[in-house]
Amino acid sequence: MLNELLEKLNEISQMVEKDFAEAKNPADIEAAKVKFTGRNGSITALAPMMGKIAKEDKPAAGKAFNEVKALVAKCMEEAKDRLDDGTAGGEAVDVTLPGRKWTMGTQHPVSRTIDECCAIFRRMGFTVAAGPEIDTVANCFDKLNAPLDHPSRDPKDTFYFDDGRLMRTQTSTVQIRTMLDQKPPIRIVSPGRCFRRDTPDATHGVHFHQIEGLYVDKNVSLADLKSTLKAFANEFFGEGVSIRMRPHFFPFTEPSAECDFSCVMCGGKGCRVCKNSGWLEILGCGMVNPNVLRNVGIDPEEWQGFAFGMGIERLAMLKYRIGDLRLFSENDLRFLKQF
Ligand code: 2U9
Repeated sequence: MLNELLEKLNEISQMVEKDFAEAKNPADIEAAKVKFTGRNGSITALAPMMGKIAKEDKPAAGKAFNEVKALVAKCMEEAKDRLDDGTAGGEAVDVTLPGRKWTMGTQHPVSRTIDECCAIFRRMGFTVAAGPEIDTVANCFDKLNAPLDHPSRDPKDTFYFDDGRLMRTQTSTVQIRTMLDQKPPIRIVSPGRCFRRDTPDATHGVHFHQIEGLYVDKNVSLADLKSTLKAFANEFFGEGVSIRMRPHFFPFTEPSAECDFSCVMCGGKGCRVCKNSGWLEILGCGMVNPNVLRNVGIDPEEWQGFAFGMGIERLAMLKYRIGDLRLFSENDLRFLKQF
């Protein structure tokens, strides 16, 4: 009986070495382990023979069983090591192959435009200020001298929360917070995301980006405003660009103006983009309304200021010849990779 058991265990030992040596993946290793030592494994199936072995032969039989189980464990570890170092399945890993090329990402055109604008205004002495996208009616409308019936307050144009706060419709809230927080002179630009209940189309979106500027100091004049905007126009669009200011009305500035830049497409001769006017409306601006200064505790007899606001997407669309606002938020890499 002992000889019969030793013969069977010897046959199994040869199969153990063969099966684990041919294993090509972790599943093959697991299958070989189950085949030999599993509940219905070939080694497990021989265990009942121990009961029939003569007493004096039991130590030899037990030793033979332990040796073949140790062989299974050894071959299994060798097979796992072989898989881990990539020599499994015969194909060796060729470490001389070049690495997989991974493509660098690109900055989003909106972020790029915000950074360009901030760099220009920093060079003129402005500091970049930030603030919350959710703010109060007071900071977004009341302190900005917006009349109670001003259309921008209308819930059909602005996103309100149940507690009365809102998604800011312009980054002017940052200027208000800054003026409440520090004494003049103040020289800041505030870039950021704004929200309006608009129907998305080629030139309108539910959220858009804006950059506003505010300069409060002594003896600030409209000439300071115009020269600041001219310097920005030439830095952002190039030296040949001219600007003009047309009287307008905003509740938070007095006097107010719309500021046009000469058309960046045709240089002012007239084309489809500028509707043959030679001019492109770029921003709104004006001298800070004295009521706004009073609302934040600044004496308009002592301090004056100018302010302006422009849409980032509009700047980017003109500079980079982008035809549809929705391209900025569709995450189409064929568009984004061009920047
Ligand atoms: C304070 C006082 C005055 C910011 C200004 C505009 C004119 C303006 C729009 C341009 C396109 C917003 O992105 S847009 O839709 N902005 O026309 N903004 S003056 O005036 C301020 C800001 C803050 C305390």
